Amino acid sequence: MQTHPKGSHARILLSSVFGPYAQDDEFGSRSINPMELYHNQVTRAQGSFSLRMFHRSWGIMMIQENISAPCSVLDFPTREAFARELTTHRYDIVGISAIIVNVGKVREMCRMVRELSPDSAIVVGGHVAAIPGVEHMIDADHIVRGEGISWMRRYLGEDENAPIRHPNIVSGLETRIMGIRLPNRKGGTAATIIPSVGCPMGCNFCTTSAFFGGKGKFVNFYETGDELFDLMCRVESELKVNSFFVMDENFLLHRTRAMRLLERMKEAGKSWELSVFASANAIRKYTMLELVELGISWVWMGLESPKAGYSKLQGNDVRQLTRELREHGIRVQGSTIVGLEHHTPDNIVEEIEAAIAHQTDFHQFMLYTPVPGTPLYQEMSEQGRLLTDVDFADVHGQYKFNFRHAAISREDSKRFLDWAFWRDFESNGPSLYRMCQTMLQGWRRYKDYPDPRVRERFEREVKKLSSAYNAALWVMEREFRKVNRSVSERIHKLRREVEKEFPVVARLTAASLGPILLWSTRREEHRLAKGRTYEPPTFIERRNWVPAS
Ligand code: B12
Ligand code: SF4
Repeated sequence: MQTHPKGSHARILLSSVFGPYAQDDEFGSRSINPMELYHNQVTRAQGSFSLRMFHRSWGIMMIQENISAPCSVLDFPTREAFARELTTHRYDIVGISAIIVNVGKVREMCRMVRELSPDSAIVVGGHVAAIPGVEHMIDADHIVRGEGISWMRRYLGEDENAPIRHPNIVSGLETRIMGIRLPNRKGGTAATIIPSVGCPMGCNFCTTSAFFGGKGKFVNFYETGDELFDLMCRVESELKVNSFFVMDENFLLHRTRAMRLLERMKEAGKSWELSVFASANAIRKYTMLELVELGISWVWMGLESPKAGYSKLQGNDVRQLTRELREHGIRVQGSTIVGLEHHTPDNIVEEIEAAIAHQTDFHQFMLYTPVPGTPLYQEMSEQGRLLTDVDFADVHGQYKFNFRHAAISREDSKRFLDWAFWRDFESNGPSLYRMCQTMLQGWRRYKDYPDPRVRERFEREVKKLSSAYNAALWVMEREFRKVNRSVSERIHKLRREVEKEFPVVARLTAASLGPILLWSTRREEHRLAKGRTYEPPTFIERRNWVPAS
């Protein structure tokens, strides 16, 4: 690759794809595919109890922080905002970040750059680059597969091996639940930390693993527990947080790094909370006390199907593990794949029921999906099983199959997926209620724990449970009578237990805040029924900025 003639003096625009997102349009937006993590793929059947929030585009934030060229990040623009940015500033390089579903928007953005800023070089990166033949679908000068920081540094003639500087990232924005938008208080939301990209396990369907090198490979930004600790201290003091969303496919797999982090946390008396992704096998490398002392408060874990090549015993183990984690105050987000090769219309209901019986706090369901760039895609393509007329905008695992399944039709794939979400909600109740259950269990177990860091963490959590969350329980108990009476009774029981622990404050808040929350919940339900959707705000952030001469 040739470096850009202006090197580090080149003026760069890095943009995510344009919105609005939660609507059907010709560029590939889909109402089923809003720019929201939970409402898109986890709590989408939970109505007004769905957890709604946005997450920034961290890939381009990371690139911007790690180059010395003048650089703007434009996140969640409208088409008009993107056009305005191109015409009001003179950019030498326009970088567009996208995933596969958004290839139609990338095509349109490249067209706009050629028209409005014809001297700019166009660089496209992110998972969209994995589409075979993408260079014929979009008009770009460079298509970057894999890690983008080192690529951009090389392109600008900078040192690609310089240490990684981590931007300050607030993990979630504009959080909303039960019709109430939570205030954006400094330190009120976790900070995102990205220790690595990719995963060495190389599961055949896994797009993040494949994109960063596949089996045996991944890119580590922070190798040691010491480096991570120093980074977290800096972010703690700058963002005033004590809670971190650790965006690493493998955080607990690297035991040496995690245990060193724990040592440093203990020495410095850090009472941090960590939300992590981890497989059951990785979690089993730790005792519950190690996890709790490390501040693990939320894990996102794949749940094995009892018949997908795993022994029944192991399936039962994971159920036991989920129960244990929750008993220790660790919220569990399960992830289940619907439409595996062995699924049939006769066994799939039983399989989904088995997943739901794990009773996780949150549950993500995804269709088994061959995604371009993965070994599974290659395999399906060789077998001639890929459906060639499916728009890439619909290849994301939340709609219908993009391949011919041996036993389940495309239409039925959607029916089973939608049913899984509904069934989990109906039989386990709103995720907010389940989280309250986990919090109470954690508090009861650890409120007198000898390590003050641990006590402090559970005290912080339980403050919410004894106040606003108890009012929410009061509302959920009422509203759920219409859905499932026995779950409503379980919520009632939990509320009584919370009120036993905190007799004054819990009752007072339920009585005062409860009716307001009930009103806002019903208003939200009404709005959703009328088709209300939510969109993230547009961000523009400039670094090393000098106005164009
Ligand atoms: C945060 C996140 C989101 C956020 C929003 C992010 C955003 N603002 O766009 C939310 C929750 C809203 C979201 C939504 C969806 N997401 Co998402 N998301 C993620 C997640 C968890 C983290 C992304 C991240 O920041 N990673 C860390 C950064 C550093 O890595 P990165 O983004 O890949 O960037 C690196 C390189 O790709 C490259 N790069 C990126 N951009 C650019 C640009 C240039 C110019 C260059 C040179 C390089 C470059 O350099 C970066 C540094 O190395 C990933 C999973 C993952 N582990 O990455 C999934 C992931 C990206 N999402 C995915 C999917 C499928 C979706 C959804 C379709 C959900 C669904 N239905 O399944 C929706 C789509 C929403 C929409 N309308 O567009 C898939 C993408 C699959 C694919 N191959 O395209 C992923 C990989 C998850 C998965 N394993 O399936 N997502
Ligand atoms: S363990 Fe998870 S992140 Fe790693 S390759 Fe498998 S599915 Fe991907």
